[in-house]
Amino acid sequence: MKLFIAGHQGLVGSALVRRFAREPGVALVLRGRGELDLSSQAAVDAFYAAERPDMAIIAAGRVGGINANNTRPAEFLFENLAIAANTIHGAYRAGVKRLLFLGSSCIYPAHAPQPMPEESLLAGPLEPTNEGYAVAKIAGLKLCQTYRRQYGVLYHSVMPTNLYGPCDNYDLQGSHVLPALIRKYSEAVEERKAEVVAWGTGAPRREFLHVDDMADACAFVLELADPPDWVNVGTGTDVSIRELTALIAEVTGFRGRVAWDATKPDGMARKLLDVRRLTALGWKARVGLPEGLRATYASYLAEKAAGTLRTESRKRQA
Ligand code: GFB
Repeated sequence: MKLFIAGHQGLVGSALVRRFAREPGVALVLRGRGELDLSSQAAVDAFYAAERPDMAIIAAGRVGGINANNTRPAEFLFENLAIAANTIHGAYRAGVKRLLFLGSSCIYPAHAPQPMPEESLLAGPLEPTNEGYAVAKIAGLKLCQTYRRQYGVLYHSVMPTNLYGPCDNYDLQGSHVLPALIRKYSEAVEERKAEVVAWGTGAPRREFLHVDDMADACAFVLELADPPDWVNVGTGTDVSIRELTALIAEVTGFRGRVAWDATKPDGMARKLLDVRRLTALGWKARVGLPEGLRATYASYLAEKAAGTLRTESRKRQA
């Protein structure tokens, strides 16, 4: 079985490679950023025609934290829309039988009920700080749903909550909160600083899922004969950003104080997924946050020592 993993160099894609590399009978089809431009329809069509994979997982996209999303909405909308359209339509034209598209918990409305059920999709306006990214991910989800309905192909989606783990982006302007704080706290310890600056008020709540759990959830839904069109993937529990700073201070050994930069946005007040659908199907997350943070801090230090730490935003995290 030939499995194409789009975006295999990113946080999720590299976890998918680790997960599927141990699956017997699976041959991975991978293309780096320099080899295949997923925003080019002609390039993607030529790739599919040459490789003819049986299955595809679309984990590619331009990704980033609240600041990157908020300041570059056009790039987030256009690039993710192009990648979704090209990889899904191209797969259909090349006869790919099954495809899994990765969305995001930010597809749900800003004022969705918490925890957010799958049914809250399109029930209200989106959170303004990541509207571009969310619209592109909703389009990808809808492409899968409509292609499945009209053409009979088994294309479906998963909606992960905020992810973290090895191979994350540690660029302080573009990254998500968890890797940003690991780097800030770790550097503060090294430089013997008394203070770390975090963004916003610390009041927003976020749910964090280890990326190895995410890869396992993808493998699980790909085994389902009749999967839901989209299903939430999370842990079912959240913490405030203030609580997260305390956990990261503990893991990194930082004993100073945290200052809150109120000029930076908070984003959604809460973003907790309702995971009952996936739980009922038989999957649940295994890695708890304290354990996941310890492992991620260890990979941060190892990546830093090896010189592979991503500290600058790439044009696209594909
Ligand atoms: O992870 P994050 O950038 O994105 O920020 P979202 C989460 C919260 O952490 C916000 C606060 O309230 C930030 O203000 N925060 C505190 C920080 N200190 C920091 C810091 O040093 N860096 C960062 N980045 N945040 C993203 C979306 O939203 O989540 C994407 O923009 C995507 O579209 C992703 O859905 C999963 O959780 O707010």
